[in-house]
Amino acid sequence: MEKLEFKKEFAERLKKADTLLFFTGAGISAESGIATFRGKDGLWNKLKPEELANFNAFMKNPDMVWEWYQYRRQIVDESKPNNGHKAIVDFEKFFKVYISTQNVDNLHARAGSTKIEELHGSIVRNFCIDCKTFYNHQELKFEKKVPHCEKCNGLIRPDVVWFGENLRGDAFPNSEKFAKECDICFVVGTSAIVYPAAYIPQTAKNYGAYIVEINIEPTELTYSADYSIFGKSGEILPQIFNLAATLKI
Ligand code: BJW
Ligand code: ZN
Repeated sequence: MEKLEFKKEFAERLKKADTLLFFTGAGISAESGIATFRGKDGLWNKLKPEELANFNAFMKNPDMVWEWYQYRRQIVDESKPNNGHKAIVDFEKFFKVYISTQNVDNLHARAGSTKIEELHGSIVRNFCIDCKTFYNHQELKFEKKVPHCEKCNGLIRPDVVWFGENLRGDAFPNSEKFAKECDICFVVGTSAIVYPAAYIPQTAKNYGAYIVEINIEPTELTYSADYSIFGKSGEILPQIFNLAATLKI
């Protein structure tokens, strides 16, 4: 990729910034070989979310839903963090860095990032729908059919957030805190149409952050972003890090 010329206003904001929030979606992991949800090659283009990504679908056909998640876990296991995930780790050299991700693939943590909130959970964890005991993916790796809890015999499901479910734990309130605190909010590789997650960059903007979108194409957020950079995040984020390094030294 050719060297990018960044907007002067952005370079000025980056120079002054102390705290960065990266609000990420499936697009940041696309270059690691993990399919996005929407768009031409997206999962929802071939499969129906209503048959796979909600609790009723799981209760109706738990083996099918389980098999689909086992298939996706295998892809995630075989994938590696890409230059986009790695650049976000590098930013920690110069800034306080927060991540609020919609991704369930654990790649930010595997890259080495530290402050991460997973808004839609994680496919490397599972839990029993009755007694809520947690089981990690590695211990259930070879289960082809939905497993049952060893304590209460309840069905075990992936610890992801399906449509119609509330976001669990403190992931959303903590992400809101990040949004209120950050100086720049980078919105990376997300269509920004799934709520309540999509409120996070809106909150950041309302609290005065500069919003920088990085995506291969325009999205719902483009009109309200301060700066949209179109291209692959694995190519753009390292260039932004290089710019930050020259500004902060
Ligand atoms: C690149 C790139 C590269 C590519 N570089 N960029 C009507 C009925 C029922 C509910 C609703 C309704 N209307 C609204 C709702 C609420 C609903 C919602 O928002 N729906 C909208 C879609 C309409 N939300 C919910 O249901 C949420 N819960 C909730 O609201 O609770 C309250 C409630 C209670 C009771 C009843 C109703 C409400 C929960 C949402 C959970 C979302 N879950 C999923 C699945 C997770 C598990 C799994 O992985 O299987 O989360 S859906 C899916 O979408 C996944 C993602 O995290 C999420 C966001 O997608 P993302 O990351 O933006 O990916 P894409 O594919 O959309 O975009 C990728 C982008 O990358 C694109 O822009 C590309 O251009 C770009 N890209 N390559 C940079 N190399
Ligand atoms: Zn149980």
